[in-house]
Amino acid sequence: MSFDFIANEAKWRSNWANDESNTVDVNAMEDKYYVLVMFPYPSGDRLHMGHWYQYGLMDTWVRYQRMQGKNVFFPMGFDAFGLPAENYAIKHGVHPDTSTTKNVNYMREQFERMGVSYDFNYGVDTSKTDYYKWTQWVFSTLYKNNLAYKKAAPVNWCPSCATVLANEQVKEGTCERCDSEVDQKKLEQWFFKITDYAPKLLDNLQDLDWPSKTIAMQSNWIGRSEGTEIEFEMVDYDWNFKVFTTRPDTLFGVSYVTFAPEHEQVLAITTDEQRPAVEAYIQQTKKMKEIDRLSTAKEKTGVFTGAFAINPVNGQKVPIWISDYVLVTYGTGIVMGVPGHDERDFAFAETFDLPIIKVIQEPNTVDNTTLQAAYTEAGEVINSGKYDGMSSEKMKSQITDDLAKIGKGEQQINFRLRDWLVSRQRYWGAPIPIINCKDCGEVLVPEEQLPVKLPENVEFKPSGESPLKSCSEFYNTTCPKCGGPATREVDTLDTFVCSSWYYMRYPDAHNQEQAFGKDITHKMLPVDKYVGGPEHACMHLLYARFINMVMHDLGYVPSEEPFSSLTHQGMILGPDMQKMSKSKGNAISPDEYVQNFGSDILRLYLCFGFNYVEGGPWSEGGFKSASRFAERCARLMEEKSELLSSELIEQSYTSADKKLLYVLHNSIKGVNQDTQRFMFNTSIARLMELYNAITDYEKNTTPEKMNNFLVQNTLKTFLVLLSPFMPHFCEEWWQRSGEKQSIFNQNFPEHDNQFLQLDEIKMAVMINGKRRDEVTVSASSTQDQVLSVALDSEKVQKHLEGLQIIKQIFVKGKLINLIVKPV
Ligand code: ANZ
Ligand code: ZN
Repeated sequence: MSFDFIANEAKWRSNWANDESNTVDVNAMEDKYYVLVMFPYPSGDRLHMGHWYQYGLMDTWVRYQRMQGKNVFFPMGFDAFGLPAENYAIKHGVHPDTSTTKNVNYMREQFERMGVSYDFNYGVDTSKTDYYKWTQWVFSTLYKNNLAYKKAAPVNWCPSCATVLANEQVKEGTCERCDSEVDQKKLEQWFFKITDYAPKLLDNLQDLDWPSKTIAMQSNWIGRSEGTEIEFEMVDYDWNFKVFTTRPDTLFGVSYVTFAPEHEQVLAITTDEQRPAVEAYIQQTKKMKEIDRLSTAKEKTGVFTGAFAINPVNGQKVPIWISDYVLVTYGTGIVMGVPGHDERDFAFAETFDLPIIKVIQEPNTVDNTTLQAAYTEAGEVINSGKYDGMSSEKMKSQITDDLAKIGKGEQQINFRLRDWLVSRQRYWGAPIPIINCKDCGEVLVPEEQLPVKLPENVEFKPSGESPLKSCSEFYNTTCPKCGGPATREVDTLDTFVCSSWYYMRYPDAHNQEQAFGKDITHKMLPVDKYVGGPEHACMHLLYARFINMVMHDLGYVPSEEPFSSLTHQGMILGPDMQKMSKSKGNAISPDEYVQNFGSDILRLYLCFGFNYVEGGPWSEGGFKSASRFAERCARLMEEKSELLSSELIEQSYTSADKKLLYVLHNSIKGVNQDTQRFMFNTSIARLMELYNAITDYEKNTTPEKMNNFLVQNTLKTFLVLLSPFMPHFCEEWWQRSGEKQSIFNQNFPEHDNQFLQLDEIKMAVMINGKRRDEVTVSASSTQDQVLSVALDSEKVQKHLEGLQIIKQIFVKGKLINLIVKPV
C-alpha cells in the first residue's frame, strides 16, 4: 500500500490550524528575526508557479531558521490596490472590491495548501480601510513635513492604462505594466520629495547586504554626478545664467550655449526676429518623448534665439540656441556646447555649422589635427591659455577653483533621481487626503477625518480623467478649515505608496489608533531578510527605503534602512525556456500538480530542480525524479515503521556503521551549509546521498550485524533534515515514530566532526618542502606516530641519506614536512 500524500496533507493542515502552530505574539518575542517576502498582488485569480516557488521555498527557509532556534516573524498580506486588480475587475465585469476579496481568499487557501507557516493574524490587505486609512496618514505625514507637493510638470502618460506613471515605471519609453508607448503630458500632479534623500539613499547602499547588481542598478538610477556650475553673462541683456557641466576643463572649447526649449527665460531672451521660429520649435518639442530627446542617434534639431552669451573665461561671444536634447529637469536646464568633446554637441555643431574647437589633445597624436568625431576622453589641455599642457583631470579642479575665486562658478553635485510621482488617474487606490477650497486653497484632511473613503458606486472604467470626479457625493465636500463648500482631490495614490510602508504595519497590524506603535516598530524592525524579485530594484525597493528614512527621521522606526539583507529569487520559466504566460500557452499550473501529487512533492521538486536565486525552466523529468524520491522515502518509512517506534539501546559501532555515520554527518553538514545560503537543490542532493547510504547499509548488513539503534536514529535525523522541504510528510512520520511534539519544534541537527574523520587517511611526507612520499595512517595519529611511519618508507629513507632532521612541520590530517641539513 503506498503512502497517501494528499490525505496526509489535509490532516496536517487542519492539525496545524487547530493548534495554532504558526501563531506568534510579537509582544512576547525576544531577539526577533523578521523575514519578509514581497507580498503578492491579488490580480490574477490564483497563485501561479512563480508564487509557489517564491513563497513555498521561503517557507522552507523560514522553517529551517526556526529549527535553528531563531524567533522568526513571518507575516504575509496582499498588495490589493492598483492597476492589475482593477484591470482584472474590468475584464470580468465586476467591482474590484468583489474580485479582490475573492482572489485574496482564494490565494489564502492556496497558501494553506502549500503548507506555509505564515501568521495571518498579522496580515494586511492594502485595499481595506483599516490599512489605507494609514496610507493616507503616511501621505499626511509627508505633507506636513514638506515632502509632498503638487505641481504642474511634464509627466509620463500611458494611453492604455489611462494614467500617469512614475519615471521608474517607464522602461525604455514603454509602460512597465502593459508595454504601450508612453506619451508626455503636462499635468498637475502630486509628488513625494524623494530627491531630498538622494545623497543618503546612495551613501547607505554600500552598507547593505544586498545583491551587488541591485545596488549598482539603484545607484545608477540615483545617478550622482559631480560637476561645476558656471555662470555666463549675456550680451546687451541684464540677466546671468548658469550651466551645469561635468567637463569644466573644456570651457575654452565652448562655441554655443543651448537652453531647454521649456526653460522659462527662453521667450524673454529671444529677439523679435527669432521669436516665430522659437515659438514654433517650443510647440514642436511638446510632442517629443524624453527617451527620443536624449538619444545620441537622433538627428539634432534646434533654433537660434538671437541672443548671445559671454564665455566667462575668455570673454568670447557665443550664440544662444534652444534644442530638445537639453532637458529642463536636469542640472540648470542649460548646457554649454562643446562640440569637440561631446557627441551630441558635435552632431549639433555639424548640423548648424557651428565652430568645433579642440581643447583636449588625444594621446599619441599630433597637435591640432582636426577632429572627425568628438573626443570624449581625458588628455592634455590645448588652446586654453594658461591651462595649456595641464592634464584635463587637473584642469577640472583648477578651473573650478579659479572660477570660484571670481564668483563665476562652484562645484555642484547633481542627481539623476527625480521626485516620485504618486498620483494616479484611476479608481482603485487610496484617495489623496486633500481638499481644495476656493478661499483656503489646498487643505489637508485632518487626521480624525481619515480615512477618506473610496466610494463604491463609481463608473471606474478608465477615461483619462480621475473617475472619482464623477462621483458628486465624494467630490463635493466642505472645507475642514472654513466650513465652506469645497472639492476633494480626485486622484488616488499609486500602489507603490501602499507597499512602501507595509512592513512597518505588519507587527502592529490591528492598531486602530495609529499606523504603528513606536514601541513595536522599535522592537520588530528592521526586516532582517527580505526576498522578492529583482524587477523592483528601482521602484519598490527605492520607495520603501525613502519612506523608511522619513519615518526614521521622525522617530517612528529604529533604523534608516528597512531591509538589512536582501535576496532575489530566480524565475521559473516554461519548459520552452520562455517566461510562463497564459497567452503563450507554456504556463504550468501548480494546482494541477498539487491535486495529483500533493504540495510536498511540488515543493520538493521546486527545491531540488532549481538554484533558488537563478531559477530556470520547468522540467517534467526533474519533477518525476523528485516525485520518485518522495515515494522511495515513503516506502522506506513504511518498511521501517516498526523499527522507527521501537525502544532500542545504543550499540557500539562497527566499521560499516561508521561508514553510515560518515554519510549521515556529512549530509547534516551539507544541508546546514547549503540551506542557509538558499541552495535548496544541493541540500536535497545531500539527502538523496543519505537515503542511498541507508538503503546500502540495509542491503549489505546481515540482521545479526545490523545496528538497529543507529538505523532508527539515522532515519529520524533524516526526517528532521527533510522536514523543511516536505513539511507534511515528515511531520507525519515523526509522530508515527512515537514522538509527541511537532517535528518543527526540533532543533535542526548539527554534525559531529568525530564522524567525519574516516579512519584511514593519506598524508604527504615532504622534505625541505618537496613532496617525497605519501603514507597511510590512522586519522587520529600523533606527530610522532606519523614520523615513525614516514621513516619506514624507502623513498623517504633514500632522500634522508647523509642529512639530519632539524625541524618538523606537522599539519594534522594533511602532511609532515621534514626540514633537513647535511650532518
Ligand atoms: C559641457 C560638456 C563638455 C559636457 C563635454 C560633457 C562633455 P551627467 O554625467 O549626466 O551629469 N547636460 C547638463 N545639463 C543637461 C540637461 N539639462 N540636458 C541635457 N544635457 C545636459 O552629464 C552632465 C553633462 O550633460 C554636462 O556636461 C552637460 O554637457 C550635459 F566635453 O557640459 B557637459
Ligand atoms: Zn476653506
